[in-house]
Amino acid sequence: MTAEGAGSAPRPFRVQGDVALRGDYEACGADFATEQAYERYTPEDQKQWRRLYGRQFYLIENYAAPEFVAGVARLAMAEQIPVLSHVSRTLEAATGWQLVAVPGLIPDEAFFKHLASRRFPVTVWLRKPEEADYLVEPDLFHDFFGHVPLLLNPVFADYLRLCGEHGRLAVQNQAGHVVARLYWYMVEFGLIRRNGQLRAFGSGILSSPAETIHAVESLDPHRLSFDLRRVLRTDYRIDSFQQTYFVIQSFEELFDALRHDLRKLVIEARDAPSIAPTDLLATDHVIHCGAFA
Ligand code: HBI
Ligand code: FE
Repeated sequence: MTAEGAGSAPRPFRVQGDVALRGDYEACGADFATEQAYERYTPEDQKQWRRLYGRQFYLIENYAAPEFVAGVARLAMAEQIPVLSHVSRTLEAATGWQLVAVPGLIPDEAFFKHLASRRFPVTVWLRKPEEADYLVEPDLFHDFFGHVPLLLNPVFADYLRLCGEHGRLAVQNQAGHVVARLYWYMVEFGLIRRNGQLRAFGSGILSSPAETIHAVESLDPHRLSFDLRRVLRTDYRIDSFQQTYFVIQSFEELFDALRHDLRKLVIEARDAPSIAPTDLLATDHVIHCGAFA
């Protein structure tokens, strides 16, 4: 069968705004699942993986939530690019999750559907050395190093599944962007307070050395106590460090927040004016850097 004749799989998801996505979307199924094709990684890719891992590893001890650090240690990924099918077995035993290889960004609906079924989509390609510091698309390092460690934590793992379920529902109600904000602020860029210290658990933070330091130490961004309604209304930027971070006390707090009537809150947030990433509201509880001892 020729490529044109392949027919069954969806083909349109290749351009996001004006960013052309680089993954191979021809080779995946309707749910965007593909093969990791481990043999395609070159010795340079392996070397690049060890470099990316090494520079993040020494930061997380002081900047990441202890649950994240524990997950990184359990995954034993220092020496080589992980084999996704092997890691799936470990995850399955721990929290019932599996990894699915994908070509890169996939549409919200497909993404949320995977999460709702405890499948985490992991991009198969790795950034080049000249892109070590910044990427607009997720790659293997972001998806694996940033996301997989917390999938070993039972409370976070259940929370992420709930996010997926509410995301699916929201997409059907023209409110996918509302749950995408929750995902952004409380999966990609979340902070947690632990023994009087700020720690990061968001994968967008922890897969970037510069954002790790910015999120935890910079005096520039707002850090606000987690408030679900507020998060659901807050727009975000994908092209710079975050200007607002939300801080939780525990993963239980996050999970419990989603068990309430999130459907109603999502619709309310869809119909309310959005809040800009830089805005500060009179009702916000601001956490001041250095003042949380
Ligand atoms: N696809 N592969 C992948 N990884 C993501 O993090 C991702 C995605 N599609 C949509 C998406 N994230 C977000 O924009 C949310 O809307 C969930
Ligand atoms: Fe991510």
